[in-house]
Amino acid sequence: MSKDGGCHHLCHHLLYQNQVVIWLILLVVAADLSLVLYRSAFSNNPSSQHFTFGQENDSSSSSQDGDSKVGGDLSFQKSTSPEGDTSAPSLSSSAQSSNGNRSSPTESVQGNLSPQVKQENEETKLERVLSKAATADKTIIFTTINDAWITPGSLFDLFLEGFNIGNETQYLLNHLVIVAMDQKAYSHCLEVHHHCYALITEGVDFSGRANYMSPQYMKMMWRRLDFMRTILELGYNFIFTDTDIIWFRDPFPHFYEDADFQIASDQYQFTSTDLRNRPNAGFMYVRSNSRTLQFYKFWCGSKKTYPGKNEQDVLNIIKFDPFIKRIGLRIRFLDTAYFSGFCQPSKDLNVLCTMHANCCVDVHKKIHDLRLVMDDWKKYMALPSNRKKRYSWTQRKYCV
Ligand SMILES: *[C@@H]1O[C@H](CO)[C@@H](O)[C@H](O)[C@H]1NC(C)=O
Ligand SMILES: *[C@@H]1O[C@H](CO)[C@@H](O)[C@H](O)[C@H]1NC(C)=O
Ligand SMILES: CC(=O)N[C@H]1CO[C@H](CO)[C@@H](O)[C@@H]1O
Repeated sequence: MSKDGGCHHLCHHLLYQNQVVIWLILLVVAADLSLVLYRSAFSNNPSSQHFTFGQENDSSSSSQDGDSKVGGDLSFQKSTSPEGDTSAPSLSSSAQSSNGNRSSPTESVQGNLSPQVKQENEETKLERVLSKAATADKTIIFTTINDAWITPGSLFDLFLEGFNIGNETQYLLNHLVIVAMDQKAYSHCLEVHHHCYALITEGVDFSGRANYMSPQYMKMMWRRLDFMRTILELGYNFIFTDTDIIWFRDPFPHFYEDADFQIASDQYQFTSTDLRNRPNAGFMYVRSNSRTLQFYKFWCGSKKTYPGKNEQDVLNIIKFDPFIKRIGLRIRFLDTAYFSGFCQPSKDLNVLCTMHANCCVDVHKKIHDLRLVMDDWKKYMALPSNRKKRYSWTQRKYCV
């Protein structure tokens, strides 16, 4: 533009000098600025990382509470910090922050949000817990607990202890997500475990002991099934395990490579693909893919078709439905030699993976007899290998 402008040579030269000065100043300012930004980025990063770990360690180490308030404050700080997780402001709190009192601030924040936003927040919370717990191939293990299951000496205590006495099962705890169905159970989880998620349903109190097949029990089972569907939708595979199952060995080597949906059996009477086997919905391994997504939608939807039945009984009916064949779902029933229960106990401790206190309704009976099983296991593990071969179970006392 200046080429065709009317300015004289001198005027042009002065202008040019001025421009150079301005450019120099700008350059210096820019350099300063980038330095400041660079340094702040690097001084902030470790702190935000530290925060995340701190939170995790909080939950495992915080024995009583007292500093619960700190946890809550921190999560708010985090959510407003510019380079924190961009995905979800304000939702970081209740899923992971330490314990006790954090839920009230979150809920008051969420109270103003639309149901849709709330649900998105829940999913982001869940996703965060899942991603921390998942194996490299995006698999998590999960169980559900509620207030009634966490008293000292409870099934939940036995369940956790199992991972420590099993053969090389301890690492599985890194992949175990405890899903708490009420606030108290959630707080308890944070005291004893790394990966906790609060599945709290608005307007429903799942804290009490729900008797087998009571309406409350049914509701819980169906809610749980719906939750499994959510996990699959988020792209995670899962092993679901009831809390009255003790894990003695790593189950992964015993799963089928070519199956979408693998489930334990009450009685394993036929081959693994034979639909006549009776499923036990207390233990299953499900891969996330289009077939299992369709299947879970169908299964959850069948609640209405068969009112008054729990999800396991409904499964036992719909397993024959042509729909399953149509979508090509590959189902396998797991052999009770490996995945056993009181209904049909494994005869061989040398191969057993899990023992389920099924076919036994009363909680105290379950606890008592699972203890016997665990004592047996400890004795078995202490034997020299040449004497392990012939070891068998002590007679159970209360569960048939
Ligand atoms: C949370 O704090 C409030 C007051 O700050 C208190 O009234 C409430 O009982 C606390 N809740 C829990 C679960 O500690
Ligand atoms: C425990 O696991 C190790 C490693 O997989 C194996 O060598 C050993 O035989 C197992 N012990 C029992 C009692 O299963
Ligand atoms: C940052 C930090 O302190 N991380 C620790 C959290 O706790 C685990 C064990 O519980 C340690 O291995 C981490 O180093």
